[in-house]
Amino acid sequence: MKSIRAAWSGARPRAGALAARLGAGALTGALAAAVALAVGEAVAIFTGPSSAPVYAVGEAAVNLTPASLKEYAVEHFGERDKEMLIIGILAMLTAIALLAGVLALVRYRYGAVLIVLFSAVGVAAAVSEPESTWTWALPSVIGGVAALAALRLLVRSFRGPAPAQPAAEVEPQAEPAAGRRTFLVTAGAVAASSAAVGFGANLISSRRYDVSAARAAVRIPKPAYPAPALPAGVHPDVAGLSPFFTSNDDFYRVDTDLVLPQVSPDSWTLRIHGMVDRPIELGFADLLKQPLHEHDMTVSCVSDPVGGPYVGNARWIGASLPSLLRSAGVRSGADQLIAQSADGMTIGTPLASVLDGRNALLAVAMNGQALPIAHGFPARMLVPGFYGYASACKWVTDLHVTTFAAEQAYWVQRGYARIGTMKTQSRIDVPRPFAHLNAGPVTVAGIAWATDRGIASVQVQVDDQPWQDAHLAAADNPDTWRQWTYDWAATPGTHSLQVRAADDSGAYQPSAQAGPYPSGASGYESLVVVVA
Ligand SMILES: Nc1nc2c(c(=O)[nH]1)N[C@H]1C(S)=C(S)[C@@H](COP(=O)(O)O)O[C@H]1N2
Ligand SMILES: [Mo]
Repeated sequence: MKSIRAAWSGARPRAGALAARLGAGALTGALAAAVALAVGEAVAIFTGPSSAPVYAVGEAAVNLTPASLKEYAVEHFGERDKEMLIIGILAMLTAIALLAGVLALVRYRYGAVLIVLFSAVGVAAAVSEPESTWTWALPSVIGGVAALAALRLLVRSFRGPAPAQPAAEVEPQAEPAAGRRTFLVTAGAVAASSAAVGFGANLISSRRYDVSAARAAVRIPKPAYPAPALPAGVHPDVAGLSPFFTSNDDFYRVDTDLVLPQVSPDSWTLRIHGMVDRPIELGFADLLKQPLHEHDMTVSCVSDPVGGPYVGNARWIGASLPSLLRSAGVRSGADQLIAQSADGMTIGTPLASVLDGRNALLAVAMNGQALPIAHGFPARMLVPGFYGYASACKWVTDLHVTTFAAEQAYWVQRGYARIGTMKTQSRIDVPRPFAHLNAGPVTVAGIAWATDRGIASVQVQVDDQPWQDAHLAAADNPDTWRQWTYDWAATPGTHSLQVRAADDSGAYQPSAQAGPYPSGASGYESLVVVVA
C-alpha cells in the first residue's frame, strides 16, 4: 500500500512535466504553422492571392476531388462547400503542425522535416494550378523557411540557455519558472506578429487585387438590339414564387474558385484561335464596341438536384458570340468551342449549337450592371440550351475552336457528359414541403425551364389523381424559365403534389429519378402538404 502511494506521488511531477512539454510542443507547432501562413500571405501580396498556401492547397484539393465527392459537398453544404473545404484543410494543417511542434521539442530535426514536407505540399499545389507561374511557389517556400526559423526560436527558448558542458540532449525534468516565462513571452511575440502580418497582408492583398473600382467605372453602352418589351404577366402575383428576374445578389454561384478571380478590364483580352482563318485578339473596349444584344436567359447548374436552388434568370447584355467567331473564320471540321477563363477553367460547347442562330453571348452586363465579379466580370459566355459547366464560362479570356476528339473540358475530364444539354425541369416554389394549409382554394406555383427549346406545358398531379394542366404565365422568350400556377381545391388530409413540364417538342421531362452526375438530375419534384 505504502509503496503504491509512493510510486503514485512520485509519478505526479513527471506527468506534469510531460503535459507541459506536450502543451509547449503543440503551441510551438501551431505557431510555426501560423508563421508559415502569415509569411505566405505576405509573399502572395506580390505573387497573387491564389498562390497563398491555404488557397493553393484548397484549389488543388478542389481540382483533385472526384466529381462524386463534389456532388456530395454541393448537396450537403450547398454554396458553403468552400468554407467546409477551407475548414477541413485548416484542421488537417493544425493536426500536422501540432505533431511537428511536439516532435521538434524531442529533436528539432524531426519537427523540421514535417515543416519541409508541409511547405512542399503547398508548393506542389500552387504550381499545379493551371494559371500558375513559377513565382507561385514562393509563398510556400518562403513561408516554410520562416516557419523553420520560428520553430528553432521556440524550441531554443523552451530549452533555455545551452548547458555549460557540451552534452547532447538535455532533458530537464521540470522547466524552471524563469525558462517557462521566456518561452511564453517568445510564443506571445510570435503569435502577435504572425497575426499582424497575416491579417495585414490579407487586407493589402485583397485591396491590391480588388477590381471593384474598375468595375464601378465601366459604362455599358446602350444595346444595339434591346430586348423586346417584357410581356405583362410573366410573373403571377403569388407570395413565395421566385421573382421573374433573379437579383444579382440572389443569383446562385457555382465555380471552383476559393478566391474570386480579379480580372482588370484594362488588361483583359480575349483570344479567338484554333481552327480559324484569322485568329483575333480583342480588348474590353473593343468588345464594348461590338453591336450589343440585350437578352433574357436562365442559367442552371448540372449539380442542381430536382427541386434545387442552382437556377436563376437574368437580363444580360453582350456581344454576339457567333458574329465574333464568324469574323475569325471558323474552319470546317471543328465541332467544339472550348472557352478558357482567367483561372484556368475550361468549358466545352458544341460549335454547331453556338452557330445555329440561338442567342449565344459574350456577356458584359447582368440585370443592368456590369457583370458582378462573382459572375464573371469583365466577360462571360452564355449559350442557351446547355448547363453552366458546358456553356457559361465566367472570366473568359480564350476561345479555342477545336474538336471533341482533340480536347476535353474540365468537367468532362472528371466524368461529366461531353455535351451538357440542359434537361427540361420544373420546380414547385409554393407551397413549401410539409406546409400546413387550410382546406379550400390553394394556389400551387413554380417555375419550369428548358432553355433554347422553351416550355410548352406544365402539369400538376395531386396524390394519384390524373395529371392536370397548370396555367402557364406569359412567356418572355424560350431561353428563360416560365412561371406557372395551378388552382387546387384542397381537401382535408395529407396530400402529395408533383409537377412535370414539357418542352417545345411536347415531350414531358423523364420521370425516372437520376442524380446530377453525370448529365444532370431528372425526375419529378414532389412534396407533401397537410391540409386541415
Ligand atoms: N471560370 C469558371 N466559369 C464557370 C465555372 C467555373 O468554375 N469557373 N462554373 C460553371 C458552372 S458549373 C456553372 S453552373 C455556371 C454558374 O454561373 P453563376 O455562378 O454565374 O451562376 O458557371 C460556369 N462557369
Ligand atoms: Mo454547374
